[in-house]
Parts: sequence; structure tokens; C-alpha cells
Amino acid sequence: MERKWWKEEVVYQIYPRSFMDSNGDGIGDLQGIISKLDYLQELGIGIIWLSPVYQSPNDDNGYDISDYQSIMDDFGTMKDWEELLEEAHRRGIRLVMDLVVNHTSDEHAWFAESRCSKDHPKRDYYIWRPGRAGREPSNWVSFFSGSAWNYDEATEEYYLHLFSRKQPDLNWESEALRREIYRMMTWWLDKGIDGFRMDVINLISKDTEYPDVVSESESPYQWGGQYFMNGPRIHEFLQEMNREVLAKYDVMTVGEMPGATIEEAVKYTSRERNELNMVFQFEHMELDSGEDKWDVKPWKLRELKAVFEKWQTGLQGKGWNSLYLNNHDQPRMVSRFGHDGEFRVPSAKMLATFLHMQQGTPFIYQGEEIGMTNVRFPSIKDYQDIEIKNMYREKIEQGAEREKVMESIYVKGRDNARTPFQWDHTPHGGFTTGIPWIGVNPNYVTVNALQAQADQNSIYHYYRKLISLRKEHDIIVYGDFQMLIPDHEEIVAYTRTLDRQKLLVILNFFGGEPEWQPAWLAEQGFSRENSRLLIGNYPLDDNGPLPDSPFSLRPYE
Ligand code: TEU
Ligand code: CA
Repeated sequence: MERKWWKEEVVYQIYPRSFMDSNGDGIGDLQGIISKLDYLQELGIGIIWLSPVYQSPNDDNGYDISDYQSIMDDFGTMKDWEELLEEAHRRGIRLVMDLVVNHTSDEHAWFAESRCSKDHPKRDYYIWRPGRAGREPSNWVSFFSGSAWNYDEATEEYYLHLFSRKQPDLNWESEALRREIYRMMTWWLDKGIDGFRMDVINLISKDTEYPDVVSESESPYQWGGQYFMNGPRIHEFLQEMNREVLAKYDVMTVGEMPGATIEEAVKYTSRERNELNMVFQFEHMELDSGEDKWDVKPWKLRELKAVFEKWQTGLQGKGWNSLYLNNHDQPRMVSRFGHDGEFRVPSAKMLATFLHMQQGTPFIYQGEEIGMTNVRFPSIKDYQDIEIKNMYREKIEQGAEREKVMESIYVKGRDNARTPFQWDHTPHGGFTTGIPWIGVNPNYVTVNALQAQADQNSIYHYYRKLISLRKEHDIIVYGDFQMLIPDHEEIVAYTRTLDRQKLLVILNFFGGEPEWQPAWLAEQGFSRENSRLLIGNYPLDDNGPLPDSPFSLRPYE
């Protein structure tokens, strides 16, 4: 398998608004990040993915960009950004920027021009359609509730917005628009960045008929994903972008792709097709959803294993996986897949092992490495996320019970991941000397980086060890994956194989104490003589790593 730096490093995602505030205005910023680079270097990560820091009216916290080539005032200046890049590079850390080009803000200059008249040369930078019998051009629902079309009086037409009304979709059918995007990307690459994380990049090619969704359901607006996910020209656009821009640099790319199937992902990431390096797929993020993401149901271990097995074996030798269990759009991993009470520490370590030992590039979301958890704010007023606020309004209007809606926000809301980073036990977790833009999780008193750094048995130190093992053992990066006991209800076990080496991972995913047979280890080829333990989340007892009589795994071991 071809060696690549972006396969061997671990990525750390920074959500700048919530990472570190340097000037007491309650909002995280670039100088705040710079002040924590030593912390990240000590953790051992090699790449930062920085969520958007561009000029933005913040309808969706920077994912609504009004100027791609300047820095958001709240975060600092271009000079601060240049300092961040230089200081990161000085520490051997690469910087990957967020590229949000499915849509802009409605306050972007392009949109102002596009909306002003039907024959403006930039009209077709966005997607404009006349209404049908006084209604929207199609019945598509927006990701953030309500219609995906918005009426604009200036020209009496509708524009498409898959996300908020303030995030009009760009029209990738326009070649002039595509050239603008490529120019902008080149400008950033020439500044010395190390790659892009591409926001919903598999949504940029739409079915240009914008057909109605036919459905039995009574709701006025329907999920139209089949008309814009992995659309007709998507591979053509990505290959063009690669040819015009990416191929000229040694950079890393990861495309965020809701609705990406394994078949599509093979195409997106195959080396010889020259599109992207990796995709963020969503299948494991959907295992606890019913009708929609707010319809919460328990996830099942067998399904979780089946999804990972499919992606591990499906891309092996063809493309490359990204590995993640949470990010700024998802609840905290330890609350969702582990146990955020009594077993918070062992379960966070277990989940980290599960992820980091698979084949692919692991992504850590800020705070994951200290086991930050979901939050339960008492009132909807404590929440900031547009997705949460729109959903709440809509459900209450439809007559839903307040408690039920709040409960789904506690389990799935994006603000779970967006509470400020908990640096220490001082007020607001040491994130700011002012009032934070969103409340700090009250557990900062015990869950914080200062505590974690001081405690050799912390989740933080466990991550450091996982990352350094990756540096020592090629098998962790390049070994072939094989899932074992796919039907077991409590245990996840898999192997990695490289040349004559074999790595075995055994994880107890719950709080029980399932029994295990040493004979099984022998069947996998492991003996006391030929094996050693690389890492575990409990101190070793007298049995050592390979006991010779039946033994029990401890909770979340
Ligand atoms: O997310 C797109 C996406 O598909 C979802 O994860 C989405 O955020 C939502 O949670 C669906 O329930 C990307 C960004 O990561 C997200 O922060 C932005 O809000 C969105 O695109 C629009 O730019
Ligand atoms: Ca600030």
C-alpha cells in the first residue's frame, strides 16, 4: 500500500468558536488556538482541521461564508491566521482548512449581484427558479426544517438553500462559478495550507430538473436527497477540481458526504480516479435514528460492527477511510456510544481504541481526548444552533410535547459538541475571562485538561499512547482489517495483518463482564510466547495479556 503522510498522522478538529478565547469577548479565536498549540503538540497530533474562520454573519457559525478570502472579525485578522499557520508548521503540525462551497452566505457579494436582476452575469452563480402556481419550485425540505426554497421579491423567483435561508446553494453548473472557486482554493494553497476538509461536497451536483419528491407522507416538504446526493456530475466536478487545483500540491483532502455509499466512496477515493483522499461517511451516525435524526432509537452493536466492517473491507486496497465517532455536528462520542457516568474514563478509552486501531486516518474532535460529554441545558433559550432552534419551533408548532423535544435535543443536538473546551476548573472552564457565547458544561470542575494532564491514567494520556503507537507500528496504519465474531452482542474483536505480524483488538462495549476462552486466542494464532500486549485500559492483573483459563472482560475493557 502506498505510504502517505495523511495516512500516518492523526487529525485534530478545532471548532474555533469554542476552543479558546484570548481576549475575553466570550468567543474562541485564532490567538486562543495559537496559545494551545503546545498542548496539541504534546498530544501528538500531526494535522489540524480548522472549522471555518472566514468572514461570516454566523447564521450557521461560519458555515455561511460572506467572504472566502478574509478572516471573521470575531476570530482575529489575516495576520493572526498567518501566525497560526507558521506556529503550527514550526511544531510539525499541518493545517487543513474547511472548504464550504456548496453554498455561501446570502451576504456574500456574489449573491447580492445574483439576486439583483435576472440577466446579471452572476445570476447563474446560484440556483433560481420560478414558482409553480404560487408555490415553491419543488417540495424539497431543507436540512434545517421548512422548504429548501426561498422566495425573493427583487426578481420574483425562488432560490435553493439546502441548509438555512441564509445559505443559498451555489450553482456548480456554471463554469464561471467553478473557475472562481478554483481560483480561491489556489489562493489558499499558495499561502501554504496542507489541504481541505470539504463541506457537504457530494451535494454540489443536483438534478437540474429539481423534481418533486413523490411520497405518501402528508408533510408539505420532503427529503429530496436522491436528487442532490452524489448527483449526476459530481465525479466530473471533483476530477476537474483535482486537475485544475489539487494535483499541483501535496495536500490532504477529505470530503464530508452525507449519503455516500461504499460504492460511491470507492470512486471518490480511488487513487487512479484523482478525486479525493477520503470521505466522511455517515452510516454509523444514522444507527440511532428512526424517521429522522430527532427520532431517537437505541443503536445496536451488531449494526455498528457491520457498518465498520463494510467500510473497512470495502475500501481496503482501493481507497482510504476516515475514522471518526464525533465532530461539531454530532453528540459527544462517550455519551452516545460509551457511558458518560461511572464508566466515562474506561469507555472513552475503549472507544478510542476501537477507532484508532482500524485502517484509516483517525479524527479527534476537540475535547474528545479529555472525555467531554453531552450537556443538558434547562431551556431552549440556552441553545444557539440554528438546526436545533428551527426544529424546536417547527415541532412545537405541530403540537409536540416540550419535554419530548428537549429530550431529543439532549441526545442528538449539535450544541452538545459546541460547549466551550474545558481547560481547567476555574470559572467557565478557563475558556474565557468573559461570558462564553454558549454555556460551559457544568462538569468542567472535574472534566478538564488540567486534571487530565496531571493524571497519568487519564483519557488524555491514553490518546497520547495510542498516537505514539501509531508512529511505532506500521501495522496500525497499513495492516489489513478483518472483523471477528460479528454476531457477538457485547464484544468487538478484529485483527490487523501486515506481513508476518498480527494485531488483535478485543473490546467489551458495555458494562457487563462477558466471559472469554483462552482457546479462542490460540485459534487466532496468539500464544504467550509469540505475543505481547500493546495497550489496554485496565491495569494488567496476574493473568497477563494471555490468560490460560477462562476469564471475564471488565466493563468497557
Ligand atoms: O454538515 C452537513 C450535514 O450533513 C450534517 O451533519 C448537518 O450538519 C446536520 O447536522 C444534519 O442534521 C455540514 C457542516 O458540518 C455543518 O456544520 C453545517 O451546518 C452544514 O454542513 C452546512 O454548511
Ligand atoms: Ca475572543
